[in-house]
Amino acid sequence: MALQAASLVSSAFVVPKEGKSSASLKESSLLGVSLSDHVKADFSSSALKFKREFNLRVGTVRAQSMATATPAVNRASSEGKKTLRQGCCVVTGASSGLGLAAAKALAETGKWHVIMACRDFLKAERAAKSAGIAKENYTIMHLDLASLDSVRQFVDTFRQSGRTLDVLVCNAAVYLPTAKEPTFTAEGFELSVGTNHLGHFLLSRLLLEDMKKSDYPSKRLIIVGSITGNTNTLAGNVPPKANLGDLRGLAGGLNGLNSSAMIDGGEFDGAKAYKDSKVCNMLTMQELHRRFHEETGITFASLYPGCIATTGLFREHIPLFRLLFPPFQKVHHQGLRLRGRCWKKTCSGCE
Ligand code: NDP
Ligand code: PMR
Repeated sequence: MALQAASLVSSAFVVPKEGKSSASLKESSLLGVSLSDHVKADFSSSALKFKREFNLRVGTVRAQSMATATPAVNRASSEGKKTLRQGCCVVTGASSGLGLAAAKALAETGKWHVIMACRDFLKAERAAKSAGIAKENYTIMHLDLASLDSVRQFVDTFRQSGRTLDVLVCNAAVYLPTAKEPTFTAEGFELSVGTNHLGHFLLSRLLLEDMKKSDYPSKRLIIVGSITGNTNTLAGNVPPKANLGDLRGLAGGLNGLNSSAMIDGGEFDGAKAYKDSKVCNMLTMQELHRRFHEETGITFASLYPGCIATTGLFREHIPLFRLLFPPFQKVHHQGLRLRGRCWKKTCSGCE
């Protein structure tokens, strides 16, 4: 269903023709980068705002990205010797939570230059500094996923930087479980689906052209999904359940005026809108993989990071939830582990 959604939405977007190639710039800025030039980021834990669990969660992202994305070996023609170039990875929503931890983990390897694609430049700069990310290993670029114009501008800015894109991590999201009325993106789409799905959909579609040019042996386009969108799991059966219905709300523009603000055309429900957006995220990756993997060599995948109850994602939830959810998740996972019922592959909350 979300696959149809993806094609419905894609027809509404104009994907501009490939920007002018800046290959020479790219190569000159990437060749000759020596790993020994990299200054390891400061691991000082006191500077970190997030807890130990974060780093463990991020291990998932790091493991996935690093396992396959070995830096390409280029031949520096002038010197006639092999050099390793840093990979370039865009992470959306890298100003907090999982995105910040992923940016830090990737940057610390010295093998990646991370483009932190964030809506609040100053917050991102402060976050990068307090996480101790070495400044030569990241660049902050403005991206507000709740505005398709901003997405297009981000892509232009990225192209002007002359970098080659090897990995894109679509991580940013909003969750508005207590909203009584829908709010909207700049173009008038319901905010959760507009930000989490439509913004990332356009970003992925545009940056696909850039990733095609990358010579990395393994290129990845990753989106952060969630178990709460999967109705074949216990977590996915906690009401309200994700359901895209026949997509009538999406087809009508998700604007809450002449159509519903919900994809399935139903009454607005902020928690359901988030879960619907995650279903779209996951199915979009499946469909992109089906359509473009063979042609481009890019691996498209979604991942579930486990439950990280202490991130900013729950900032709009009721105070009681924010108070009880972190200890509940911890005790719950530990209990399962003690009873030997921890599903290790999907549960990362009990380390
Ligand atoms: P956070 O709220 O800490 O991080 C979300 C990030 O998204 C923030 O950096 C935020 O920016 C950014 N963001 C929000 N709206 C926009 C926008 N319009 N444009 C650009 N960036 C935006 O939450 P998490 O780290 O927990 O969430 C990261 C991902 O993990 C999300 O996709 C979430 O759905 C997923 N996830 C999280 C789980 C959890 O248990 N925490 C479980 C399952 C999935 P700003 O800092 O400016 O607010
Ligand atoms: Mg859940 C036993 C499995 C399980 C898991 C893995 C999660 C993950 N949750 C589980 C069970 C339950 N939750 C149960 C039994 C309940 C009580 C009915 C419950 C409740 C609950 C609420 C109210 N859970 C929640 C909420 C949220 O507001 C969170 C949410 O749905 O955000 C979209 C949430 C979550 N539970 C999870 C995870 C990972 C979340 C955050 C999901 C996300 O960020 O995508």
